[in-house]
Amino acid sequence: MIQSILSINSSDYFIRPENTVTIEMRDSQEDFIVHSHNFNEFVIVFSGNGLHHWNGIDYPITCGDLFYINAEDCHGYHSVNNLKLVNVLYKPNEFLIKKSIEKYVPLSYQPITSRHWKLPPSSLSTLTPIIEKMALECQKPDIPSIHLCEGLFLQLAIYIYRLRYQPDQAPISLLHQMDQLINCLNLSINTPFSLEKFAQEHQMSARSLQRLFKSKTGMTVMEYLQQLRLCQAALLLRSTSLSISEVAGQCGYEDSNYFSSVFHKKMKMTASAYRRCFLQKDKLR
Ligand code: RM4
Ligand code: NI
Repeated sequence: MIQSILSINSSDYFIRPENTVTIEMRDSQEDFIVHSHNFNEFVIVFSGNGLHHWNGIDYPITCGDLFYINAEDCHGYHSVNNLKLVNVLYKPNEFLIKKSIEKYVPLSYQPITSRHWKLPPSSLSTLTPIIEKMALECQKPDIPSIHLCEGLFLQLAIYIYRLRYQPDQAPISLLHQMDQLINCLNLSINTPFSLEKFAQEHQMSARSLQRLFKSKTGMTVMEYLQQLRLCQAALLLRSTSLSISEVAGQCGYEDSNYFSSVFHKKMKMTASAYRRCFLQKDKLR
């Protein structure tokens, strides 16, 4: 089966071929079909939620998610809900300051695991002034503005480089309650999580945490955790031969019948049908 995907051209977004950086703000990113580009982009999620389909795998996304997308990658968004993000579009090979960007943004050949990061949600507002300056400069066609834009890109990339952490690791400093909660949820995919307990341990009120979380992400804490767990389960079903109850166990579900019913309800097919579907697809490849 030949899959035709949308291919996005730089001339639709960069004001001139000479421009190497441009910003696309998405105050409301709607569902967007799977596509590739002839430029790189990195995506910072500011708020809301959704699923980021990236090279065939769904990633649950919310505030603080950061993806470095290569030109040849295929990606799109679905099941979105008030998703706010910023796309930083760039052509790394055409940069004047080429040598230094390579240190701060992953190179194209780096594996997908080193191209998905998290930013502490409390740090996002510190990036906004640079992004806004870039958004203005990248609309100007003269060479000094193009270079200024590259300078701002480097600043942004370095700030991000300092702040970012891998989804399965703890960030260096957790400044805000929300940072701690998001981090704890990312580390609780395969272990039980209790908001009450978390709130007690961090001397916070569970109700106000829940309210804060909802306002930033558009989901309840448990909805987010369920999405993280189901996407992890889907990945294990298609990429390992673990039994369904082992998958359930590794995704924090002690009761595999309960896991099966949640999976069925959310993914609109049973776990074994899901697995079969991918076995078949892999055979066809
Ligand atoms: C779309 C979507 C795509 C991005 C373009 C520039 O809304 O976010 O991923 O490539 O904008
Ligand atoms: Ni894109």
